[in-house]
Amino acid sequence: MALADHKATFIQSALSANALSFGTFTLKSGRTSPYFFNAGLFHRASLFRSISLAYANTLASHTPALDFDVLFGPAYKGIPLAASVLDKLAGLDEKRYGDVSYSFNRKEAKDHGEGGTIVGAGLKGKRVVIIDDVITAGTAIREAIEIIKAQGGTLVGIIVAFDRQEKTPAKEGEDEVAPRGSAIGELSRAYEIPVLSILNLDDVVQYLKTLGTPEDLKRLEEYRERYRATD
Ligand code: OMP
Repeated sequence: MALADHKATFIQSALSANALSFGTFTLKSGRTSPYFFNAGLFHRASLFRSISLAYANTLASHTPALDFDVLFGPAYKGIPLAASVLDKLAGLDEKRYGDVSYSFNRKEAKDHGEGGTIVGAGLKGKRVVIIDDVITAGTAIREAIEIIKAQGGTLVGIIVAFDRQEKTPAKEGEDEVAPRGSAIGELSRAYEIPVLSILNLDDVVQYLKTLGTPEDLKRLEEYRERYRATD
């Protein structure tokens, strides 16, 4: 199946910014990956606008099912995303998104001035969507979920730019490459929420089949064979 045009365009933007690169990378989980997606490299205005708009369109395509009060961007990479995507959402539909707020956490609690760990909207009693860059094993997202729970918010959805579609890390005594589900699948089932992404590993493999080098395609297919989750 051919890759949708908006996904191919997004991959091209990511490649041009080196935000999607091929080589040898050690991940937070310890896995050695033949590719890396670095959303922090979307810092140039035109690229940042395009990634923000892609998030906003992905969220908007899931309404009205996904209704929320706050877009929460975990520190640090989620912070500019939450603010910018909220602005893009209001630009798409002011009536629908005009009252939605952004919010983010401080890594270190502030003990003077307004104090606290949350900047922007409070989360108590609010329906919250987490916006983040990448999900691999789900550790970063789980930390954000704990913050939302502690603040009294209700998690209703998660959106990331890139879903690596990887199986969860092996538990003690388990074979690393044995079939297992994904972090996204686990989170989605545990909280009964949608977990959305703009792009995933399958999209990149699909793209490489027509526009990549045979070497990159081979390495990504091997990696996918080893680490792709069952869901
Ligand atoms: P998990 O916490 O394992 O889900 O990994 C997500 C985090 O890994 C991201 O927030 C990034 O800090 C980092 N990461 C990337 O940014 N891009 C990748 O392609 C892979 C990773 C990673 O280390 O797994």
